[in-house]
Amino acid sequence: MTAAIIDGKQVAADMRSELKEKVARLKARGVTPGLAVILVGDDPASRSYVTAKEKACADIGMHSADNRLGAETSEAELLALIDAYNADPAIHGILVQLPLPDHIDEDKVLLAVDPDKDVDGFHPVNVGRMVVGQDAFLPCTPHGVVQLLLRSGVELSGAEVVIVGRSNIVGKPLANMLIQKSDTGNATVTVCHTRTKNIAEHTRRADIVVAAAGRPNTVTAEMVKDGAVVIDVGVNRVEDASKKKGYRLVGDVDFEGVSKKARLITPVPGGVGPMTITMLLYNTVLSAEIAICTES
Ligand code: L34
Repeated sequence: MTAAIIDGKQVAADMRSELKEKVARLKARGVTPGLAVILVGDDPASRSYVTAKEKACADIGMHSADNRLGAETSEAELLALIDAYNADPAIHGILVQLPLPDHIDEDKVLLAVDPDKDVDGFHPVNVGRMVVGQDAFLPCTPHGVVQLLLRSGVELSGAEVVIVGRSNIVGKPLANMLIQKSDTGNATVTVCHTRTKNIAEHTRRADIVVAAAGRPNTVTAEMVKDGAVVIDVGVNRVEDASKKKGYRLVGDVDFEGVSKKARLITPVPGGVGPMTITMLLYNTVLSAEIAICTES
């Protein structure tokens, strides 16, 4: 079998044009959805993601407030900035790009964001609400994965899903979303990680494999069954002297090998990445809609 490509860029573009219409309707009611973007330090990958997020806001008519802080910024300064945005009615979402420098306590920072403006879905209140099936801001990358699957017509109900990776940003929340008793869940989920005895034994029986380990070639052809759906969450920069930038992007999946066996596969770039950004816009628009309702 040769896999068809799930075009994340296209799905993202479709969702962004739906969101653009919502933004126009909100603006007609006097509210422009606003996102505060906070980046601490100068990690080049983080810088490029944050720039892409701000551009995406502008493209659909949203407001964004750009904050690029030096690597030496203190935890207290960062917490004060978050507090100011918590109190700012023009801001409906606050994004603190991760990872943060080592001298800043990430848990403390995520707790400081008002859960009603936590458009990353990382505050423990939102994580808890998600786990018990209440309305919550869903974290952007796993929510993007679910949307890609649904919009590609992949049946989730009863599907065997194997996730490789147990991070707080992707593996853990994705597993939770997919086991929910709802149209966007109802799957049977296994989460593999660095202490799993035999990862291939699990992935080989999966209808859907999600690679989110942060390491190239984590999922190879002999690890997937014929006709599986393979979602690659990895974004790894590998040195490549033949490229202008000196590197190229690869996912966690051996794309060439796996695409000979899978039925559907996401590429890197152009798969999950654009959806992560789109779901951030989605959550911020949702937050602005909720703000209008609670105001009146
Ligand atoms: N707070 N921190 C917070 N929220 C997030 O949702 C993230 N994440 C992850 C890292 N830290 C975060 C992102 O934004 C990963 N991530 C992210 C966002 C966008 C892309 C990749 C990861 C993306 O756009 N990827 C493009 C290629 C980009 C490039 O050329 O460098 C793609 O097509 O995959």
